[in-house]
Amino acid sequence: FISEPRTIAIVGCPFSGGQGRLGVDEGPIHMVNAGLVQQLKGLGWEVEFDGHHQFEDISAQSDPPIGKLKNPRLVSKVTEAVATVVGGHAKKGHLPLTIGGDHSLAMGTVAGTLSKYPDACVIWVDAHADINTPETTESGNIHGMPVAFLASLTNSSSLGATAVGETQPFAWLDNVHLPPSRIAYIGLRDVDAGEKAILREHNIAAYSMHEVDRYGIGKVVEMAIDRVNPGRRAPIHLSFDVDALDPTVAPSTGTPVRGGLTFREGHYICERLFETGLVVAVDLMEVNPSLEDEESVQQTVAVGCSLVRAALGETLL
Ligand code: 4U7
Ligand code: MN
Ligand code: MN
Ligand code: MN
Repeated sequence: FISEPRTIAIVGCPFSGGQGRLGVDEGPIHMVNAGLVQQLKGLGWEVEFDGHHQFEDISAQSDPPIGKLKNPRLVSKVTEAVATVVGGHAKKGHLPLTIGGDHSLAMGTVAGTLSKYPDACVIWVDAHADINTPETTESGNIHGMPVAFLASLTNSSSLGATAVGETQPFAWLDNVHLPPSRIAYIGLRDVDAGEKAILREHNIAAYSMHEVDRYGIGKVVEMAIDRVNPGRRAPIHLSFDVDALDPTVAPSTGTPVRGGLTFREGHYICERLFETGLVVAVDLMEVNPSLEDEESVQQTVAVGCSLVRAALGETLL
């Protein structure tokens, strides 16, 4: 039994270094400006928000690619700091709500959750599997790789050589191990060939849009929970990439893929997970207010806020 935290700690992460499009760092600022703090207070939570996280900057010049990986030192530093902040809130018994920012940040959020709840499982709602390794990635964008690092399918030594005396980026993650049996995906529809091989090899629970069509979202969520959390006792970390939703519902995001979750399917996942009473951390990632027109931005920011409310107890009746 997990005593439900009554305080939410919002961790705003204006960060875009895990991918190439500017603007995703503005996502958390827009969501907080849309009234998220008040909305969560309205659900009965204490809300702690001390401003957006300030990250140490590493210039592009001093952070050349390692192998195919772009901005490796910056992403490593930032996600390590996020792990410390999220882990700190969790250890105080608070529920960390991390607003991105790009999805590389989840290296930090999930590591933070595991530092307090070593048996936690992760429900990853996304159009993408984000499980590329430094070998399989084609883009070199680290927001497509966080799960591979968390699940120790790769480690810092497979990055390739860095300068003598330099700490290897992501070395801090080498002793973080999320077993592949404790990851379940919902919403997949754009999975790279190398990622498909990894999902198969490690028998990872993956419910794509095909399964959502076939079984319906209600059944899919139960199957996902049962696969990663058979006794329904382990803590759940929900990592929600807004691009899991159909682009007609959430247009302002960096890697939209058609054929996604409906507004209700996305919300249903959040509501049902909250109902389990097992949710200990929530991420809402990849809202990019610089993409598409103003109406699309407002729509995407609003849907991001309402997904968060659904995951934190907003009920329909
Ligand atoms: B997101 C991609 F190649 N797989 O690795 C990659 F399709 O956090 C996309 O889910 C990754 O938005 C998308 O670059 C990362 C690509
Ligand atoms: Mn993602
Ligand atoms: Mn995605
Ligand atoms: Mn690891």
